Amino acid sequence: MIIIGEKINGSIPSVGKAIANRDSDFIKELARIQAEAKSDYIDCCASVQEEKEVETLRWLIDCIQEVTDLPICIDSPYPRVCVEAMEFCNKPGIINSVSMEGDKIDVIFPKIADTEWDCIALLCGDSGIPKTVDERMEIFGQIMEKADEYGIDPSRLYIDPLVVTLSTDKDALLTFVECCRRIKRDYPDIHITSGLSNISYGLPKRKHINKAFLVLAMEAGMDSAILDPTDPDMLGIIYATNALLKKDDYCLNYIRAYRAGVLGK
Ligand code: THG
Repeated sequence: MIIIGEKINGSIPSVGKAIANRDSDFIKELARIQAEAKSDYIDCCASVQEEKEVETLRWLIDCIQEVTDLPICIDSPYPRVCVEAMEFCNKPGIINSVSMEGDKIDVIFPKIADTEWDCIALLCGDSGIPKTVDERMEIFGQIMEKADEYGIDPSRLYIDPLVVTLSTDKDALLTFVECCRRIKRDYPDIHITSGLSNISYGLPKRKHINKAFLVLAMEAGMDSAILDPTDPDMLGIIYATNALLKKDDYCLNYIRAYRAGVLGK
């Protein structure tokens, strides 16, 4: 499981405040605890006005790189901002994200083609998140055509099939997992990722829904997630699910994680 630590995101009120006050100690601490909790990448989302975003990302990325060597996942809705922010990173990471909306993919794919950068691709286009599996898979086909055109190997792509809210759409999980199965059937080397929290919007005790979603999505082939790695239950569930899915011989990784103390008490 490839873990993208979600905590440096300006839409979280405490983080937004730290960004506004340029409180570098606060941001560095979030980077440090996520690195310690076994993240593979640190997501970095400024969540400020577009005009301020490049400068804010530069500051955030500098803070992160002062305390960890982990690669950055640049999280911005603006493709040109993503491209500029690549320059601030000491090593290749992940662009979060492209989709078939506007000219996003034609801005980002040529810039990463001859690099070691990976990229998250959302299965949506100009008319928002498609409702059906077939419509999302049509967008997936268009993304893979673009990847082929620009010479980007499927193993460099993280497909985000997109999670909608369960309380308003009872098919939210089923649509997601069916996309996962079809994508993995045709492209076994491609990665599948997602955020965990959209599924539980509007429901009490959201963590339960998020974790059940995580397990079912992993069974369908999701091999990455944007989540809070400092939650010991989250890591416990991931290690346990890997063992159950035959991805952990003799449960050695599960046992090691327990001994390392990352699964909590
Ligand atoms: N797909 C892609 N990128 C994404 C998302 C996605 N980026 C943003 C978002 N969704 C994922 N990131 C977050 C970051 C923080 C929270 C939710 C999603 C969040 N955090 C709370 C906190 O830290 O205080 C609570 C965490 C908790 O208790 O679980 O809400 O879907 N490609």
